Amino acid sequence: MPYTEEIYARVVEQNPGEVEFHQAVKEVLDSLKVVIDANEEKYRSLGLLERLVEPERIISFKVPWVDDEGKVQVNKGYRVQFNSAIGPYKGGLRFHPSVNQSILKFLGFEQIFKNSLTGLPIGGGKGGSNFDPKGKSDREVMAFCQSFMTELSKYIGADQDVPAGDIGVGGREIGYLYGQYKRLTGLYEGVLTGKGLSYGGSLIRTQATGYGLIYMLEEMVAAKGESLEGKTVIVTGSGNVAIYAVEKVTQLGAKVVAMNDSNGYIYDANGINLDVVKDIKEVRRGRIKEYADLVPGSVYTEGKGIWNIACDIYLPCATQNELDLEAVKILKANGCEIIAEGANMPTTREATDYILENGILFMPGKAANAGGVATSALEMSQNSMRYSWTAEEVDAKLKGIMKDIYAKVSDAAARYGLEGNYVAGANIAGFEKVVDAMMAQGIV
Ligand code: NDP
Ligand code: 2IT
Repeated sequence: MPYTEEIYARVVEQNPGEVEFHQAVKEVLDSLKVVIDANEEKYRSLGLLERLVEPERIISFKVPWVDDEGKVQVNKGYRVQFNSAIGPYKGGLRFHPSVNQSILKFLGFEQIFKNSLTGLPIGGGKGGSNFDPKGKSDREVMAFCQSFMTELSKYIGADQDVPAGDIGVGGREIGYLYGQYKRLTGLYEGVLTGKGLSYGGSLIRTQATGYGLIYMLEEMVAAKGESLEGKTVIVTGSGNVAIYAVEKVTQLGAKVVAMNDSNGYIYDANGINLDVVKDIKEVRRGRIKEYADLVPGSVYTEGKGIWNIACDIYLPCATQNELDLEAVKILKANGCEIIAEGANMPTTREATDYILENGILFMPGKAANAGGVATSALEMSQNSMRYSWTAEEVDAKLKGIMKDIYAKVSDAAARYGLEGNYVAGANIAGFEKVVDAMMAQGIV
């Protein structure tokens, strides 16, 4: 049996029920087969793949806190420290009721390759909790964050593991987490990224994932000899990544006609009014449904199905496996030409295979959404230097990094005769640096 298939079977057997983790590992191993086959003897003798798919450490802990009724609540907290071959563990924290070990392992595993693609010295990690911030008061969120950090603080540090935001973790949560870390350790250090600008945050970090996605999209459109001017775009989700993707793509002349949240979607033929979305989501923490009450001519539809709207470009920016085979068939039938993933693994495997076989240009999340973590690494640099770059400087670096990732991904695909297959290109290019560092450092 080929080494990659053997390792996939081992992962399934040794990690029962962790379906998202299996899915992420399978995609990477399938892409790497061409590379591994050419070096099979060497990699086998080093146990390279066995080591790659096993997290260096998983920390799981209890998070007790008291709600506004005085009732004790208990959540599960985790940090998956997956791979530190090329730098300290780096990756977000997700607070969502669906969070479990499988989801955090898939995210931590993907993060290894994404972080490698940025060209910056950051290893792969992810963490979070099944805590649901929706509907909680600020005091409840603070109480939760303080309890979560009381345990997590034992395992992180500016040169050890540097968490950031993800679903359900934004500026407010990072602030509470940072305050508690500082109180417990007495250290004013860059232990978290996505911090507020008044206490060590980087300009453009808030916008970075969404902006980076659109800088990548510009490269993809340019490769087709086109521009974003006049394109019709759908962006799913309405959180941090979605909002700043809409902002940048609109600035570049495209029209975003639909967005959603977990309850339903809005359609606005005139182009989404982002100020309204920002007010609903960033200020009032409300539901996307409210948009239709505020913007005449727009329509809200309860439930799933945003992909039924025709578009040239579809940018899934909500969550894993939101885009399935049935949906991409509809997108294709309605003329969609490009899909770039703002979210992590939003496209199912069957849908990805269909996309690649049917001529839709596709950029996987680990390349397309790497601008967020790349700018986090720039925040770490600024913290180390005790210095801040201007917005223009950070934005220019972000743009350069996204262009560089596009070049690396298309080059790796071409080197293996897989021109235009950016899934293979991203996995191969991400892997190459990590494997080099792992081999140099011996069996650790
Ligand atoms: P936010 O919490 O800011 O927003 C998440 C959005 O996705 C919300 O609109 C939310 O809707 C929707 N969503 C979340 N879970 C589900 C679900 N199970 N079903 C349907 N909709 C859902 O998160 P981000 O914007 O930060 O993250 C979005 C995606 O981007 C995630 O996959 C994340 O891992 C990825 N990502 C984030 C980066 C970052 O820097 N923040 C960097 C790289 C990737 P609702 O409010 O109804 O839950
Ligand atoms: O998935 C991701 O890359 C993130 N949530 C951002 C991680 C980070 O450390 O900025």
